[in-house]
Amino acid sequence: MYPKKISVNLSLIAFTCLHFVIAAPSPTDSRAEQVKKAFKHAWGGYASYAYGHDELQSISNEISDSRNGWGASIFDGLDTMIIMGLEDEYTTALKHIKNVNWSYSASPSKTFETNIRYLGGLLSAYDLKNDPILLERAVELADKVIMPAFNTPNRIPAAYVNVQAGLPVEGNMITLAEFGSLQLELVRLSQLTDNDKYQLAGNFILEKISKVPSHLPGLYPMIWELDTFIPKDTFITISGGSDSYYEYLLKTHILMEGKETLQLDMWTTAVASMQKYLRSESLNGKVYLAELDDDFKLMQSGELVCFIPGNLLLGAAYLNNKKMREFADELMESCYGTWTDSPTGLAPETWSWIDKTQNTTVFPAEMRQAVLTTGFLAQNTGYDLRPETIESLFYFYRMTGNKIYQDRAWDIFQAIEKYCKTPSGYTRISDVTNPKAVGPLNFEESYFFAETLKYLYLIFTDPSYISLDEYVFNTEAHPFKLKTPIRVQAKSFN
Ligand code: DMJ
Repeated sequence: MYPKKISVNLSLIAFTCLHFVIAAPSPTDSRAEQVKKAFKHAWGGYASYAYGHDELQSISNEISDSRNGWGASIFDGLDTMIIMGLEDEYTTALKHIKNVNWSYSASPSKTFETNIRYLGGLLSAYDLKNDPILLERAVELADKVIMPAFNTPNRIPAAYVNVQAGLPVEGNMITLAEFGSLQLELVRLSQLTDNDKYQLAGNFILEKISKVPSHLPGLYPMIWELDTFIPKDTFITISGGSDSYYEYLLKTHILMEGKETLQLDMWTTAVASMQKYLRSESLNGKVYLAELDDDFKLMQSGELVCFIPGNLLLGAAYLNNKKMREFADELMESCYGTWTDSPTGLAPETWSWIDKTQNTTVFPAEMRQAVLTTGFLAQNTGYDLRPETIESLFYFYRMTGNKIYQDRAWDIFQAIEKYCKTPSGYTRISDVTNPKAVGPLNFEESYFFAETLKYLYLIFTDPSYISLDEYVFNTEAHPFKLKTPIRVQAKSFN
């Protein structure tokens, strides 16, 4: 626990917290250089056509402001620039960051997104570079935009904040991920400012969740009612809307130096239930995580779930748990299979399959045909430049030392280069099943800079660089420095 201190002298903290400034290595693997080149290509397009806006529409070269209009790509890309050693880009970005007005946004701030992208980006860049302005801006942002979300009768944060008024926006439905994945950023902010108010607010939510009964231990429905704080639905998923809640239980425990056991208990309980209730073996022998609605098992999953093999492996290494490692392995294989079994080498956004206990004859011909080939059927055929499988490959490479995971990441990178590249960046596409017409959709998400390119780069650099023994990554791939290192990375790499 950190002593309470309401007024903080930021320059003093910046000085006393000064640990070290990261220096980008000279990559020996030319694949890292290729990824860096991709970042520079995309950044060049964003800088030419959309600098200071949230995203670039990477075909029409128009701007987009879907995340408060504060320049989400800059905040998300900042630590990747530091990691890649892009000093000029970083210096220019810092000028923008100094001048953003947190008190104005054309539309309400989404608490979850502002937290993972803006606050997470600032804290991580501060951890890597120690520029005091980064922590100053993080504190202002948290106080003006994130903490006001907690001004609700039961101190459960609202999904949106009116930043002009500094007040939560009324609205009673909220997702598990929206209120359940603020902890990592708030804990790190408390550690860096020596002010425990952020961490207390975040961890209070977890205590509240732990008291809500769930008939499947550790698993909770996605939609909740804010004022009563009870689940409003019966739909259980590890995908979007719930995903980072589970991810953060383990990571917050690690960031807090293992001092709080509640998060770890909640995480191990949830993982045991994933194995028991959501694990599904397809007719082709692949293992996926299904979803549940009213206890009815739905054989559908998607790329968003593919962060879970990496998260499970992190927990397995941390706890030295063989069964968990095997679970992580089988999910890693099935996630990666959705890329290799796709004609473009890019995974679809979502897919379905037939469980080995199901009767195939009741399924449409298209689905039965899929059983004879890949074993899964793409539902949403888009690819949104997402990072999740790459993220898991990064964890697998760093924790097993097996270079096969580098090769897999390289194949994915090449498919992105082939099908998503535009003259000014990279774009989401609508059909990964049709190599002749992938349907470019004119949008480049800020997480492409934060996550996709960062994980790809780090897979090909020296494994001791941003080691998983020393950093924990937030859900937007922003690494936070651990006060106490852990031992999870492989001892040898071959
Ligand atoms: C990111 O914004 C975060 O990882 C979030 O938790 C869910 N996924 C997107 C990228 O796909």
